[in-house]
Amino acid sequence: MTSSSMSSLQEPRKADMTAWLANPEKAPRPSRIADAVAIGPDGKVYDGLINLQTRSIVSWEVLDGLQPIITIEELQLVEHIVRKDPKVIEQCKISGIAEEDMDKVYCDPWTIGYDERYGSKVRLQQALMYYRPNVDDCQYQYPSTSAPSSTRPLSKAPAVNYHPEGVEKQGGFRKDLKTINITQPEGVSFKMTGRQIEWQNWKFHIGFNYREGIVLNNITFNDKGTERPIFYRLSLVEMVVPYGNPERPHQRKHAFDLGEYGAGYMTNSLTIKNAICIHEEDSGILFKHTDFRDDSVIVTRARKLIIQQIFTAANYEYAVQWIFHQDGTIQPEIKLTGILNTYAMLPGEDTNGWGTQVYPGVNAHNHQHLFCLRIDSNIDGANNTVFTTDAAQAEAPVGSAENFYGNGFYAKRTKLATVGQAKTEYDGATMRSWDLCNTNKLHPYSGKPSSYKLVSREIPGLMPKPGSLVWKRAGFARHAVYVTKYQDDQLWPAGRHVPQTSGDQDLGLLEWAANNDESIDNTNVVLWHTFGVVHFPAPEDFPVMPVEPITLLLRPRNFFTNNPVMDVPPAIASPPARWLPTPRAWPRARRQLHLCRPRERLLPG
Ligand code: ABN
Ligand code: CU
Repeated sequence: MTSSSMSSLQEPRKADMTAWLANPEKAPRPSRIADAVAIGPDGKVYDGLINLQTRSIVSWEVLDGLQPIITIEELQLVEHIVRKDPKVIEQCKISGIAEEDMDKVYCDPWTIGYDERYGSKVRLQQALMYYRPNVDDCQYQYPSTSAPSSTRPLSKAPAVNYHPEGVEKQGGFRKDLKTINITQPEGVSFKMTGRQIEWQNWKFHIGFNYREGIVLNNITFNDKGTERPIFYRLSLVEMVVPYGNPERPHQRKHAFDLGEYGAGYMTNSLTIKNAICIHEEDSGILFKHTDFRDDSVIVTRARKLIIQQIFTAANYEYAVQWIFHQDGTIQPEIKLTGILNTYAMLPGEDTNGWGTQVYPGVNAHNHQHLFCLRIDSNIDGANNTVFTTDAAQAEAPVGSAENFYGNGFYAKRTKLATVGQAKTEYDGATMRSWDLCNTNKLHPYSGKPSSYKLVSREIPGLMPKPGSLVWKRAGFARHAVYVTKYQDDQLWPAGRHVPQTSGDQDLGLLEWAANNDESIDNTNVVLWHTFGVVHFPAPEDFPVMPVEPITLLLRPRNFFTNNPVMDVPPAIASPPARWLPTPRAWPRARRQLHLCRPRERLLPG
């Protein structure tokens, strides 16, 4: 056993933080408290808080039966231990690997889930075994059985690799791609002041920690001179990847990549230097309209700002993008790529529906990727209320006075007034969205509350059954949405220390959302949203997966007086003579403008 430790800053008490943000000159600066977890050489686990200003210990306790997040040092150690283990060497021999080839044996150390034989007092990892005949071969192509009960010989199929030499062997790189240059000759259009960024009316703080990776705070939008608060804090707070093969030992495969390994820790590079990349991209059309009568047209191009991190969870990669749009939309997007987790299979072996043969001898098991997004909303102030909006047919029947022709439909809004009512699911048929509203601020035209709506359409249910280990441990994934009343320190929905929890005790979100009767009407609400994919692997995912994106939108609704981006200079405005009476007064816009003549009419007549 080695000793290890991890530390980050404790999230400042929100009351102190908001007081300081409102009046940084007069209000005291919130204390900087280090939040530390340490494992001593004796295996004892300690949880502590240290005030960095006063250099004093605020609290320090020994934990019993809890296992903190796995560190990189521990991950690396496992492979060395496993390679030298006589039982592993023997097992490898049975699979056809000679003892002198043990340096070609690799293992991905995974958390164990929960094994009732050992409980949570002993710190455990499981080793998923692979072989690399050649150091440049993709190891996931040569999975080796990790349980003595189910030995299968190593695959003899030729290596299929995605590195340049491998691609050369398969015919080489395509030659029809021409260079595309994307340049910003005048520099970027965002401004960083310390960790605060300003871009196109947006202003927010970019933080980073070992567990969540990117954390965005104090997100505001300058609406014609008024800085309007939107979100206090946005981050991904957990994810779970349950695998769907019930045959031993695969039931153990369900990683909580944030709570058990840390999206910050696993970010490339692992030294967490330059872990975040910030850049702008052209985003196609922002808005456009052609008047069919005279072909006059305005096309305005959109720009987006992307705050990105990529983390590698052994075989898988996750690119997490926080995309900010000029129209007030925030788009969290996760791009899944990397390599499938694989297992050995015999020629002709029945996968029993739990997986797919993606290459000879390679069985990739069905699994899910479920992410939990935490939204601490602040729409025009801290007191917000959540509603669902569903497209609904008019209740009145066809032929009735109110709905004679039967075509009536409307946006059915349902207030989620209590924690119990807020435990909700997605409904694609009604295009359900969740609206974070400030009911104290009504729009002057629509009369509806100022709001941001969460649009999320990839929300599979948790596949492991109620009562199963994953269902118990990943309580946050039982519903698409939970809403709780803000409390300091309620951050980790699967619990503070996730590895080897049995799920027998409600931890994290299950604990915080236990009181179904608690009111969440017009208060500081936190919305927890689980979304993701069910992944049934296919040969196209092998040996490396083309990116699969999952996208969410947080869109302003009844928030702005009207379209907030009409002041973005158009790319095409035609005929300009009508619309740019004083072009010299608008030199920048003119430079970007294609001065077009109206097209010849295409329509007859
Ligand atoms: N996907 C599970 C995992 C993550 C990091 C390191 C090893 C395994
Ligand atoms: Cu997958």
